[in-house]
Amino acid sequence: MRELQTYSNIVVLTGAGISAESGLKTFRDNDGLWEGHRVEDVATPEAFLRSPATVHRFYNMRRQQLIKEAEPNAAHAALAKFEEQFQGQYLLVTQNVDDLHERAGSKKLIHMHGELRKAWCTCCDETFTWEKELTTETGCPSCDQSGYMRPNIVWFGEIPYQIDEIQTRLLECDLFVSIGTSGNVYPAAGFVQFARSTGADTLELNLEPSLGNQHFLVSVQGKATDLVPQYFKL
Ligand code: BV8
Repeated sequence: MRELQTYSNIVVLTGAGISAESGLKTFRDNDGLWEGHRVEDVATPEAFLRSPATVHRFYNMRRQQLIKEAEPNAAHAALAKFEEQFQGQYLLVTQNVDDLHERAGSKKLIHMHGELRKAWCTCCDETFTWEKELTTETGCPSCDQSGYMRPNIVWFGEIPYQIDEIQTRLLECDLFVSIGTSGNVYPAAGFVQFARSTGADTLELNLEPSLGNQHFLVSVQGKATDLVPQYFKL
């Protein structure tokens, strides 16, 4: 690994681990994410079809927790500051649906799995910033139809947002850094191999070695609020 400022094109991927110290549970905490529900049982289109009220409750609860309790932490802040100072090309891709990166000041940001504070009308295809509850009766502010509103979240089995742009940037970068992700979920878990295929250096900062740990040139274990400010300073 070289000094960070010697790279010209950096892509960073974050996962639930970067928001853990802001009090948001990760997906694979041993006590599970929500009342023992497997995420795949509440975060799929089939689950929404089968039991929309349960899925709405799952996201309403998380949205309120994000709004009322969670604040960006030192890792979010360090990435935002680095983005501002770094002279090269930079992109932050997050798997997280929280808005802690934006609130810390990140701008060059893609939410590949959607956003908890956004709602989507599947009737008129409009999306809206959304802070309130969503229910099966919620009316669309644009087309007025009821019963078509869902969280603007990419569920298992759905195609992540801006995946073509992300893959292009991965092939162009000379450094790929993965922070706070277990490497369980694809296509994000395969990004390191995309980046390596064109010779990028690859760095993993995580509490424990991820499932894809062997693909990284350098892998450092530790807490995001310790490691990210340490690595992302110019
Ligand atoms: C796709 C929104 C095709 C939901 C999320 C069978 C049927 C259908 C699909 C599949 C299948 N088998 C496999 C698949 C693909 C599937 C998949 O990967 N499944 C897994 C379970 C095997 N993927 C998909 O379906 C994706 N779509 O494949 O479409 C396609 C693809 C490309 C091009 C064309 C077509 C869509 C997946 C999106 C699912 N939605 N989020 C919601 O949030 O409610 S995923 C969800 O998991 C979150 O976004 C989360 O971020 C993400 C990944 O988890 P992590 O972020 O890694 O979190 P985790 O808890 O696992 O790990 C946290 C890590 O942090 C740990 O390692 C821990 O040690 C560390 N940590 C903890 N504390 C700290 C820390 N590190 C540092 N500091 C700390 N303090």
